[in-house]
Amino acid sequence: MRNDAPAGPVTADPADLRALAVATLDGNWEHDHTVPSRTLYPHQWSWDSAFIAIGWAHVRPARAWRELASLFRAQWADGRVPHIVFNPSVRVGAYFPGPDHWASALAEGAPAAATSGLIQPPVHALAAWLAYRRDRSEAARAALARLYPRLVAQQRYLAARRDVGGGGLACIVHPWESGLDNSPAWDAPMAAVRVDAALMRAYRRHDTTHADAAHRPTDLDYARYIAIVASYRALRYRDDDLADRHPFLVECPLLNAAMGGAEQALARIAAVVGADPGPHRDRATAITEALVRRLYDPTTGLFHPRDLRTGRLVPARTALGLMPLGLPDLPARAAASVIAEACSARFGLAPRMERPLPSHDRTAPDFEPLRYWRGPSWLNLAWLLRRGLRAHGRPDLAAGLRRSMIGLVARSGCHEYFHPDTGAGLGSPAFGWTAALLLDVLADG
Ligand code: 2M8
Repeated sequence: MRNDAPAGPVTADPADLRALAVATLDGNWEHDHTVPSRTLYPHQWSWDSAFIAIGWAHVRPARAWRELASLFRAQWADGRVPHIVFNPSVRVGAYFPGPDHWASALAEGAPAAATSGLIQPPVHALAAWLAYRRDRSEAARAALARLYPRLVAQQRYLAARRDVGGGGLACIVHPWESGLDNSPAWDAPMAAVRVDAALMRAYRRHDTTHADAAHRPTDLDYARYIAIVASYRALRYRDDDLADRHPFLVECPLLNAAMGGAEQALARIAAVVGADPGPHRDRATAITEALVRRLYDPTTGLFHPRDLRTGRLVPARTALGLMPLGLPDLPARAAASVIAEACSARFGLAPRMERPLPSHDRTAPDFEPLRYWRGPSWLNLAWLLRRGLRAHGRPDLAAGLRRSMIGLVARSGCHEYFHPDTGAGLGSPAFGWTAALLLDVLADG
């Protein structure tokens, strides 16, 4: 099956939903990885592959390991895991910005495959651990042992090269690194990026030929995205002196929560592969402490990104600010206030949810129900929050979120994102991580 046609309205039967999810993943499988979408994203994306591996582990475990192995084959010598690995057999021009734009071959320590120079949230150690929990075969243990040093190097890169603020957190150098590309969280730091609005006349976007332009980032966003890439690329993606020369440097709550979660997962993996879990546990504790110290705002009860160019927290209340709940050692006070915020009218979390979890505060004036990460509901955010709710003793809310996630796919299919009021499907109609994470929650009632 090739996944180009919109999925129809689906069914509430779990067996049918599972079959739809498996067909979606099968349709997106590409010899050693899974594309997020055949049309919009025809290459391999970093955090997509992690979420997708979690799904594969339920149905074709060998593919979970191949997915992670192919991604980490493209790891750079400095440990960074690139956010896109380009498939050389995909038509040049099928995605913008493509391999020529990134020119990774010119950078020191880049792999043989063409990649981007950016990263995404490090949810891979968690994915590897969850895949292993479902598949404890000898082959799985061997795959886990091969991945372990690479996962450790990924963390080392973040801690050693990206702690530009010096406070024990990693910063992102581009909104794409957060995974929530056009979140209102990035509006203030992005506004400071000087750009010539005519820049995009020199390029052709491809996303807007496959998706409604009103649902995607704007041309001005893209002009800034390209300007920030140009700044990083000009120094061959080196991280020295970022503070002096790079226009976008922000500590993101989701990326750092993922980094802390990765150390928790690595502690478990270490115990299986014969390594020492202790240093991972210590680093997990240190990251949680740094997150609370640097990104928690007791007046909003939420976590906020810190803009390193101004030193200030970004005031927008987005779903990013809920994500540190995934850390099991988050202090009870912070966990309680995040849960209270999640249950407020802004995010509408409840044991019986009336509407799906939005990606942005639905009471904010800049909430946009159709535009990508500025309001629509995404299954990966719900999945991450659900883990946090379970870790912090709220199975009632976790169950509400699970029902809401399943309800979205039952109504609309494996869409990329969903209308946060109606649940209508938006973006790609056959999206990898939606299918994969649905399989995970279906298996885990
Ligand atoms: C979106 O990001 C890419 C750029 O990396 C794009 O818009 O072209 C985001 O939703 C990101 O989180 C995701 O990993 C990627 C592929 O699904 O698409």
